[in-house]
Amino acid sequence: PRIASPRSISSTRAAHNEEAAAKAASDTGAPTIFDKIVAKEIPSDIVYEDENVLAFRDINPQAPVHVLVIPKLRDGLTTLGKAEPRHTEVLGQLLHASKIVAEKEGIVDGFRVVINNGAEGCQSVYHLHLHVLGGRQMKWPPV
Ligand code: TR5
Repeated sequence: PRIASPRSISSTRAAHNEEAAAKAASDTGAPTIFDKIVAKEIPSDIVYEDENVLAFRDINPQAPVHVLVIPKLRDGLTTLGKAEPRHTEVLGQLLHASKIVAEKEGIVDGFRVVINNGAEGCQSVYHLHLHVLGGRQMKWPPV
């Protein structure tokens, strides 16, 4: 049988993600799996936590370090596109927590923070989250 190279494994994973994004319930405001992760009804590998923010490892990592940073309270932020002036404080907290995660993970040579927004942005979970990726050379453009 043909053995998949690491490259094709990772592009298959990426294709799965696009599929998941295409199939994901659109932005209905329904609860997501991340509510259960915040409530600790589903276990996650937590990297950082404070009063407002939770950071845990992505179940399908796209880099040696791949951590999701989410607001504990979604408060309407299904997507970044739903941000309102009342959200600016938590948006800042999420970015600051991303920097703490990068520091804790030791990705000192560089890292990337990504927000996928909506179906065309490849978003599959409708609870705002920042992806913190690092531990390898990133590419640009991100395609
Ligand atoms: O595609 P977007 O930007 O919406 O990112 C959603 C991310 O959530 C993907 O990278 C998924 O791999 C990740 N994900 C999905 C689930 C999950 C998770 N990360 C950690 N733990 C998870 N559980 C328990 N369940 C998921 N469905």
